[in-house]
This record gives sequence, C-alpha cells and structure tokens, in this order.
Amino acid sequence: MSTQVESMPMRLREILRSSRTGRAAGAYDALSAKLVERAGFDAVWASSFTISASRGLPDMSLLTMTDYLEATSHMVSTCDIPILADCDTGFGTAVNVAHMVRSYEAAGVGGVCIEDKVFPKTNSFVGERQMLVPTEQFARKIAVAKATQDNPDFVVVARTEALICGLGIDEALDRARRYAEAGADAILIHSKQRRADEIVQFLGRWDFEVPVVVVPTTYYSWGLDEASRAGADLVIYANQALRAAVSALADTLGLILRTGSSVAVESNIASLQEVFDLQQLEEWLVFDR
Ligand code: SPV
Ligand code: MG
Repeated sequence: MSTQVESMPMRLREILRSSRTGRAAGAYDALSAKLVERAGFDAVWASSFTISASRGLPDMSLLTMTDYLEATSHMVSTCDIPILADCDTGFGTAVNVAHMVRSYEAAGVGGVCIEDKVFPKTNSFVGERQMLVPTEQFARKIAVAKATQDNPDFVVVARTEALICGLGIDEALDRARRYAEAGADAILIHSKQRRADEIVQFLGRWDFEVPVVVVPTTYYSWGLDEASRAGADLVIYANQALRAAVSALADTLGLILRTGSSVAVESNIASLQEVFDLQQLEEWLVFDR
C-alpha cells in the first residue's frame, strides 16, 4: 500500500475547507516560521508587513517580488505546515501576477493572497488614502492567477480592502462575490476598526461557498470562538510575532546595558540548546560523523 503524502496546497485547501476555524500566524523569516509551526498553528502567513520590517523598511512596495520570495522560500524549507504567501497586489499587473504564481508555486507554498489595492501599495493601517483598482481589473488578476497555476490544489486568496478604504459592506460584498466568480479559492476581508462589527456583518451576509479569512489586528479582542461562530474559516494573527520580537529584543538589550551584564535576562531568554533544536543541529551533525 503506498502512502500518499499530501501536498502543501492540498493541506492549505483542507484548512480553509475544514469545519474547524483554522489559525495562521505571520512570520518574516525561517526561524519565526518555525516558531509558528512549533506553537501549533495550522499555517504560516508570509507577511509583507513583517518581512519588510525585518529589512528595516516600511510595507509600501519597496521590496520586490524577489525579496519576498526569498524570505518565503526560507520559510518553506524550514516548515512542515503550509505557507500562505502575502503577495500584496501581485507586484504589478496581471502579467506580474502570472509570473508571481509560477514563482511561488515552484517555491512550494500552499497558496498566495493578492489584494485589490493599486500598485504600489501602502500597508492597510497607514494613512487614509488607500486606493483600489476597479473590480473587473482585480477579478482579471484572480482569473489569470487561477489559469496560471499548475497544481489544481494551489490556493489563490482574493483580498478586498474595500472596508479599509471606507467603501462599506455592500461594496466589499460586491467585490468579494465578483472575485469568487473569477475563481478565488477564498476571500480575505480586512478591516482596521477596533471592533469586529463590520466583519461580523460581512460574514453574516456572505452567500458563497467560498471560505473567508479574517485578520483581527485592530479588533483583537474578538476571540477565535467568536470568529468561528461568525463563520470565519481562517484567522490570521499577522504581526504579533514580529511585535513580540521587537519588544523582547528591546527589553533584553536595554537591560543588559543598564545592569552591566546579562544576569538579569538569562532566565527569560532561550537557552543555547533551544536554539540548537530550532536549527536541527543534531540532524546536521550526523553528516559530520
Ligand atoms: C501583512 O501582514 O503584511 C498584511 C496584514 O498584509 S496587514 O499588515 O494588516 O495589512
Ligand atoms: Mg501585507
């Protein structure tokens, strides 16, 4: 009897289709992705915001597709859970989307997510002047992405920023429906409100079989159980890992300088052995024997 190993696209598809709400967390490099996996999340979100931040740059289409793909490929080679790659606008026109899908699929991700903002884009939480491309233009990007993929299970998520732009739930639903008709395997609905009300309304009115993904960054008090009851299929904790790293690094380094040694931090930082484990050192040492 042969054992069929499920592909990453198939596993991501199953997470989205499962009756249990999936949980993904944002990562920015191989190590953070590995920690997402070890914590027990179902999938990694290769986040444009946090990958940009890890390069000391803002999330405004400064990095190129090659930069994001390199960071994402490092995650793929370290992780045994599916990666959903945040591919911004698809890095340009529908032609760029086709190149992006070929490149990311070849790199081994489970799927990609593209959003209906104008290229170059800025992060959803920056400023008030976010601009969307016309609905049909983005629907065509989705259709091109689906026509380009090789593995039929490869996942293409369509993200609408209609709520981010203050265009209201009707516009968000119209866009999401059109993207689903164009072939999207899931819809990501984003919001920057402090409460989840507009997301709950969107989910309540969503009338397609296509799964819905949510990102509770600003409406963080909305828990997984509530998201599940409201009908969300995947919840992404997009940037908490990076923000935790920023705080932990700043606190640790500050304390070392203030106290003149690392005594005060030793019990709060990972041991060398924990880092060796993350590096899978033992497996590599075998080659050296
Ligand atoms: C990201 O993590 O890069 C995202 C989510 O796209 S957000 O930063 O909320 O736009
Ligand atoms: Mg992003």
